[in-house]
Amino acid sequence: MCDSCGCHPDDSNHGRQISLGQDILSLNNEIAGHTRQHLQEAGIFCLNIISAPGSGKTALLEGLGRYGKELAMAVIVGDQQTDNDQKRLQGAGLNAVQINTGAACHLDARMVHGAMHDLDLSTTRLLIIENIGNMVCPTAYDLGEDLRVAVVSTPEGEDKPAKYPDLILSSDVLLINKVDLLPHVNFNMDECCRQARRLKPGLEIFPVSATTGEGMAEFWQWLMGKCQSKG
Ligand SMILES: Nc1nc2c(ncn2[C@@H]2O[C@H](COP(=O)(O)OP(=O)(O)O)[C@@H](O)[C@H]2O)c(=O)[nH]1
Ligand SMILES: [Mg+2]
Repeated sequence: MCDSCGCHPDDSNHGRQISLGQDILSLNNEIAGHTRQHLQEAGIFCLNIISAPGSGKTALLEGLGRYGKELAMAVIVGDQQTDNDQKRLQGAGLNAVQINTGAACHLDARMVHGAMHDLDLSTTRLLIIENIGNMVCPTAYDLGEDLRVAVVSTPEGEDKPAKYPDLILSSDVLLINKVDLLPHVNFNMDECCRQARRLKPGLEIFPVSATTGEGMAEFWQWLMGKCQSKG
């Protein structure tokens, strides 16, 4: 857990820690608002993808690269260390920049704003932020995105929506990845969807596989509808 997170204000009776968390979040929201305005003016649609480590965020983006050519898709990817994901995404033909957060467990709006200046976004219409693998802390940080995408994967088990409600409550769409593994893992798809929609009725859910491409065209079509409705 990182010092700046402020994700456990209720754990402490120390008022100072609570107000520090609130100050950090209100500064973050201010920067995120600035980013959102900048992206709006530039006509860029922005996604923030949040999941546990290994759910397949990078693999899904490698797959989406096939669809997004005309949008000059760009990716800002966060990990504590390494530029492995930047290299994978560039290998898939995407304009990608890596943020290393060191001890921090989430991306914040200031980091993303800084990384945006390292990307040539002049022709970009779709900017995707791959957050640090963590289902809790990133949910508290607005990054200026238009749409938040939660990902869970079948080997993680169907109880993740109930266990990590903030992820579902703060997201606009849920991808259930690795459906190609359904014959090999204990995963109840109906129960996973039920838990997610109990928290957020009407939530869009797409079962997908980054490996086989199943469900990706349906998700892409839905996403393009959202991009276009923003104008
Ligand atoms: N079988 C299967 N494996 C997947 C799928 N998506 C990702 N993986 C694998 O899961 C591991 C973690 O994927 P990665 O994209 O690095 O996850 P991230 O940490 O969320 O970015 C890698 O070994 C991927 O090849 C999928 O749909 N099916
Ligand atoms: Mg990744």
